[in-house]
This record gives sequence, C-alpha cells and structure tokens, in this order.
Amino acid sequence: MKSRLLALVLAALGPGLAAADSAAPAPNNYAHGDFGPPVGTPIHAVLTSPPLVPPPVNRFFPAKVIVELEVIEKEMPISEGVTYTFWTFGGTVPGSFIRVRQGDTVEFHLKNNPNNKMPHNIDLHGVTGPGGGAASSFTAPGHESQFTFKALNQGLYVYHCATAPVGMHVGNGMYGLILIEPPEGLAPVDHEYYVMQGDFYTTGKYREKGHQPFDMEKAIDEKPTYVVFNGGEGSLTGDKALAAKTNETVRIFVGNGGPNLVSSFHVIGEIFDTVRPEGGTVEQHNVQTTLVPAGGAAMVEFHTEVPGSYVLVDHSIFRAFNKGALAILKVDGPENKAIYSGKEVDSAYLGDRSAPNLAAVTKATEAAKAGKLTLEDQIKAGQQLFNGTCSVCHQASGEGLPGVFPPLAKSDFIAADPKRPIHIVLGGLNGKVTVNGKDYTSVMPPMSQLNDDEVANILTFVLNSWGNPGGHVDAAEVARARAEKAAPAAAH
Ligand code: HEC
Ligand SMILES: [Cu+2]
Repeated sequence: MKSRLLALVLAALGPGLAAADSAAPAPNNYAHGDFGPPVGTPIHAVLTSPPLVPPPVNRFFPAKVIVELEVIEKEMPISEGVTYTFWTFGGTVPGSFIRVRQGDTVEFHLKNNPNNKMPHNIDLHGVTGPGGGAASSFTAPGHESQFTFKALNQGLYVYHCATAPVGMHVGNGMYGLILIEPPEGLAPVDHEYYVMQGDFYTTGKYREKGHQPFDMEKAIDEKPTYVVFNGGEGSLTGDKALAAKTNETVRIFVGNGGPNLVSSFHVIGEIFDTVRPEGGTVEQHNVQTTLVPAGGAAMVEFHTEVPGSYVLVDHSIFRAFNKGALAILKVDGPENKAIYSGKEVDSAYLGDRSAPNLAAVTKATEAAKAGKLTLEDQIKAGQQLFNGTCSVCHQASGEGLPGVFPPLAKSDFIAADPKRPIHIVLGGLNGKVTVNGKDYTSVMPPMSQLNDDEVANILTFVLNSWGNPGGHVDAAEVARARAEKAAPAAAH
C-alpha cells in the first residue's frame, strides 16, 4: 500500500523529488529535521475534531502544508444542563487536531470569526521561533493572520492561545494538539484517538445548572469546578464513548491544556504497552499512569485483550468522580476467560457518571426557578440523583446490604421522623441505628457536596418510594437545616 502510494507520488513529482530524497532524514531521530525546501504542490492539511485524528501523512518528502484554523467563541454544554462560553480553535475543545511531517513547511492561517468579541493568537509548541507564532498571529475579530514555520522537531505538541490574559484564554478552552510525525511515520495501529484534559472555573458549583460564567478568582486559586476530557463532562461516555474491538492496538494522543493542573493519566483495567512521555522520542514500556503536564502531551499505546468498559481518568481521583475527568473506551469482542474471568462492574463503580443522564434534574431546576416545581418533577429528578449517589450503598432497590447498609425501603426509621433524613444527608450518620428491627453500627459520610435542590429532590424521591410514608422536602427546608448545622451555637 505504502510503496504503491510512493510510486504514484514519485511519478507525479518527476525529477524534483530526487533532491529531497538525497536529503534523507538523519538516522538519529532527535536531530533537527530540515530536509530542504518543500517539494511538490502545497497540501491542505486535513484537520479533525476530537476524538478523531487525521490519517497518517504517508509521505516521504517535505511538503508545504497549509493549515487554516478559525477561532470561534461559542456556548456549549460543560455538563448536563450547564452551559459555558468556550473560546475554541475550530469550534471544539480541544481544538482541531493538526498532523504534519517533520521537515514540512507549514503555512499557518489563523482566522478570527467576525462574531467573536476578543482578539486571539496561537502559540504552537512545535514551532521554533519567538512566541511559537504568537506575535505573528495576533488577530482581531473579523481578521486573518498568516505566518510560516518549518517543523524541525518531531513529536506531539500542544498549541494554545497566548493573548492576555493568557490564563483566561487557555482556561476557556483555547488549546489543541499538533503531531509532527517522524519522517518514517508512526507504527500503524488499529485506532488513533485524541483526548485532551482541561480544568474549568465557573462561578457556580459543580453541576449547578444554567449558564455559568468564568470565575477568575477560582482560576487564580487553582480551584477548578470541572476537570474534564474533551471540553465537557460526558463528552466521551455513553453513546460518545471511544470504541475498539478485542485484539486491537489503540494509540491515544493525550494532551493537557491546563491551564493549571497536571494530569495523572490512567486507563482503569489497561496497562500502557508503550508510552512516549511528554510527547517526546524516548519510549517507555509497561506503564500504569503517566504524568501529562499542563501544556504538555503524551502518546500511549495498548493492546486490547478483554471486552468491557475501560475508564480513562485523571488518577487524582476526586477529579474523576467529582469534577468530571472520566471517559470510557468500550471494547467489544469475545470474552477471554484465560486472561480475565469476567463480570462487569462499571455500573457500581461509576454510577451515573458513565453516562450522565440528568435531563430530569435539569427540568426540575428550571421548573423550580419558574416557581412551577411539581411533586412528580422532584421525584423524577431525585431518582436520577439517587442513582450514583445513594445507590452505591443503599442499592438502587433501596434494600441496602444486610449488616452493612440499612434499607431505605419501608424504613421505620424514616417513618418515625420523615424530616430526619435531611440532617442525615447533610451531616452524615454514625453510631448505632436500628432499622426495621436490625442494628447497624456503621458510618454514612456527609453528602454535603449536594446542593439544596438536589437534597430536596433525592429525599422527596425516597419518601415516595418503596412503601415509605410520602410527603415532600423543599429546598428552603434543606437550606435552613444547612444553616443550623453551620451555626450550631445559635441552636439553643
Ligand atoms: C457510603 C455509603 C452511603 C451512602 C453513599 C449513603 N448512605 Fe445513607 N447510610 C449509610 C450507612 C452505613 C447508614 C447507617 C449509619 C450507621 O450505622 O450509623 C446510613 C443511614 C441512612 C439513613 C437512616 C437509616 C435508614 O435506613 O433509614 C438514611 C435515611 C440514609 N442513610 C439516606 C441516604 C441518602 C438519601 C443517601 C444519598 C444522598 C445516602 N444515604 C447515601 C451509608 C450510606
Ligand atoms: Cu484567545
């Protein structure tokens, strides 16, 4: 296949190629790759949106490659029912993936969409030259800039906006990856994917509904509301999960846009056969977790043996389960019991996080805002929140686990005081409790990460399920209980 392509290309180019061919790449693959002037007619780079990666360049001579990238400021979901105004390269976060060959001459066109409000530019870490192109590419809305660079070094490089305030431009999603292939190309694999982590700072809390503006103070304090792959929670889960079959090789181009956090990139249930840490040339093997610095990248490769859902996380693990840094690679194929016995655990492990489906929660929030919240809205929203928050221990059936987690179903403990659960959810519970005649001496941690609406909806669902007494809890009651808890001195 490759040789046929080469023959075609040779025929098309005629004698011009000979010069380039004699300037073959130096054998040491870390040397600068100036393989002479570009050969042949200029090529328009194929750009892709994440998680897709452009095809290998499959070319054996340096070319002039034209890249056209447009900056688009747009509102997109960052989580179910939560929107954010992202600033993007190419309309997506991360920005379009760019793929060229070492030694190529890249003619870069940066366009700033006329509907945008801000000036922008681009600093490509794969550029040798001041600012990585930033000064030459400063572009006002409705304008276009052009600059040219030679891709001297191979590797996987981050690009980002470098317009002041730089942190804000990066924090709004202005980053992506450019792969500068070695002259001989990368080893072929079955799948290549593009996954890039970023941290986001919103004025509202994690999963607080509605449009959320950027919070400069949280960004300076490095306290992200969201840490996500590919620009939003759930962008690579459920129907949008990455896919492979058993017995295939997968290469992921992993980037980290930051602006602040370093990623401990890990795939639960896989071992990276090969990693090129920091996107460089040295290969590392048999790696569990690889560090991806802010403004850095890595190439990871592994072979799939056993079907199931593999979970990509930042192993700074609260970010995965409480800030969104979670993606899924779904591997289909026959079981391989000799390597792994089976039994899928991802539902218990991930709860609602593997496929956030919080539409009812969004509906309830909107209804509450409009003053039209019904009991039914609350129950539906509460059920979705219960799954993945409370169900981990009390089970989706509300039956609990004998001796460990007490039942919420037909609980005489709840029936005795239907408002008591508000305090239990906010403050946790420990010491001996007797539920339906059985003693439990365990610990329930406070669920204080839930907001007032969420607690009210969950408890309304609990009260109206499994033979419990009914009734409802509203957000104001929860707010009062929270305030009492925060100022205990005020209570008597
Ligand atoms: C990490 C496990 C865990 C999670 C998550 C959890 N609970 Fe509990 N829950 C417990 C344990 C353990 C007890 C008993 C504590 C003890 O023994 O003192 C308990 C007790 C209770 C009780 C009182 C006893 C009963 O069965 O009526 C209620 C009500 C309750 N939990 C509601 C909830 C709700 C609602 C949620 C979700 C917002 C939740 N719990 C999440 C472990 C958990
Ligand atoms: Cu910008």
